[in-house]
Order: sequence, then structure tokens, then C-alpha cells
Amino acid sequence: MNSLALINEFLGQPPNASAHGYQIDHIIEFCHWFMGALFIGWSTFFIFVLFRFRKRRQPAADHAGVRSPISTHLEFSVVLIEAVLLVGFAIPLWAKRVNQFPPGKEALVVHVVAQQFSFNYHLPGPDGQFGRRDVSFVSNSNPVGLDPNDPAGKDDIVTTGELHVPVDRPVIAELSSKDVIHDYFVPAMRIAGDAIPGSLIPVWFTPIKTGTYEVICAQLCGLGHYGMKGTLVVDTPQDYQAWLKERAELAGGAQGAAPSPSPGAAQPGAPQQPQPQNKPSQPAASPSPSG
Ligand SMILES: [Cu+2]
Repeated sequence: MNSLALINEFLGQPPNASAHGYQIDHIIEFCHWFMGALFIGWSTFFIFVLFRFRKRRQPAADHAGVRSPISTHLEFSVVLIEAVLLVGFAIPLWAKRVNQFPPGKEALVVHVVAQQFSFNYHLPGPDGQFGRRDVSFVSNSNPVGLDPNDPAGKDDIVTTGELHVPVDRPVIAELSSKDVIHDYFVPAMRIAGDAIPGSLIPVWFTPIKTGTYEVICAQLCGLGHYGMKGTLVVDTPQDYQAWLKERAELAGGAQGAAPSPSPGAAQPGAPQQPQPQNKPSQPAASPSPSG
């Protein structure tokens, strides 16, 4: 549909790259055309009323008012269309997004741990099991607080800023935050979800096009909010396996290090991004939003 692409471009939306995104685009498109029609309709009506009930034609006020039933019918139609939008499109789409998660075995599950001002990713590694996490283990070189004593966490993969996922496979991202409320927003995948301290909020999507997409924080979260960006790379299954292998090798090196690494110790698996400047040296340990 050409008009769909036009409206998306006009709104500054990147082209959709997820399986469910077309439904969201359709609802956005329909709402914009509908609101446009309402705007033109009501504006015309307003101008007509100004002219029709001008003082020169109606020197004395008419207390009975409008007698024609047209305005009632118009208002009823608007309510009806809005009800259809809500009940027929918005609620079913929303229910599908929040209730019908793909089965865990089929999907790729990743923990997204937000902090001022970057997104960290935690993947389970070859054993498919996430290692235990605890805020007491959080340090500059252990951004998600992986427990160094948990064998399940030995092969876990932790990255900052960039996540790779395979194409055509559902991804479940479980969002959490170490400090304040952030929002994990991937415009091309048509998903966004708040990352709230003390909560685990899952969102899911199925990427259908390989490529590199922008991830941004959509919640004003502090002075460095403007720079809280990341990258989502959708790979072919082969490229994804190669990336996993590379990350697993790096993680293996990092996990072999001392259990409580000092912040200065350079680690191969540690994030390549510079540490944010507008935060204390240790992220807040308690799940209490402070900004
Ligand atoms: Cu943020």
C-alpha cells in the first residue's frame, strides 16, 4: 500500500522490519486518515455555522437551537468508528502482543539491563541457561551483576550497546533497569517497553529483514539520555552463530578471571563502550527509581 509508506515516511518512521509491525503501521495509518477526515469535516462544519448563524441573518436568538438530526447522526458515526477502532483493532492487537508470547523453546530469550546511559544484554550461552544475577555483583566489568560462583553463568554472554539476533526467529527481550526508568525502543521493530527498576517486563518481536537497526531510550532518564543509543543487528542464522561463537570465546576468557574483578582490570568480554560520566561509580543497589 503506497499511502502506508507515505504516512510512515512523513511521520519519520523507519521502514518496518518485524512480523507484527505492519499491523501497527496499519492502525497508525488508519488513525491518521480518520483524524484528517474529522479535522476537515469539523472545520467545514465550523465555517458553515459561522456563516449560517451570523447576526445579520439571525438578529434574535433562537432558543430552540438545531432541529435537524444530522449532527446527532454525525456524532454517533464518529463514536461508532472510534469504538470499532478500539474494540476491533487496538484491543485485539494489544492482547496478542501481551498475551500470545512465542514458546520459550522457539524464541531467543535475552535479558536487557538498562542503566544510565546504555543497554546491556545478557544471553544464556551454549548451555541455554541464564546464570544467577545479583546487584551486589554489579561492577564496571560485570554490568549485569552475574554471579561468578554460579556454574550456569560461566558461559553466559554479556554485551553492551550491540545485540545480534537471527532473522525470522521470535525474540523475547526481558527488560529491567539498574537505576532509573528507561524505555527500550526499537523503532524498526515497532516495539517499545519501559525498563523499570525492580520489574521484569517482557516484550517480543520477530525480525523479518537482516540489517542494522537503531535502539534508543525513549524515557527521559538523565543528563546523558540523548546519547543512550544502541544497535540491533539482525543476522542470517550463519552470521548469528559466528557472532555467538565469537562472544562465547570472549566470555570464556572473562569468566575465568578472579570472582570479584577490580574496576581497573581490563577484561576481554567487558563492554567496549566508555563508562557513562554522569553517574556514581556503582549503580544503585536498591530497586528504587531516583529520577
Ligand atoms: Cu534511558
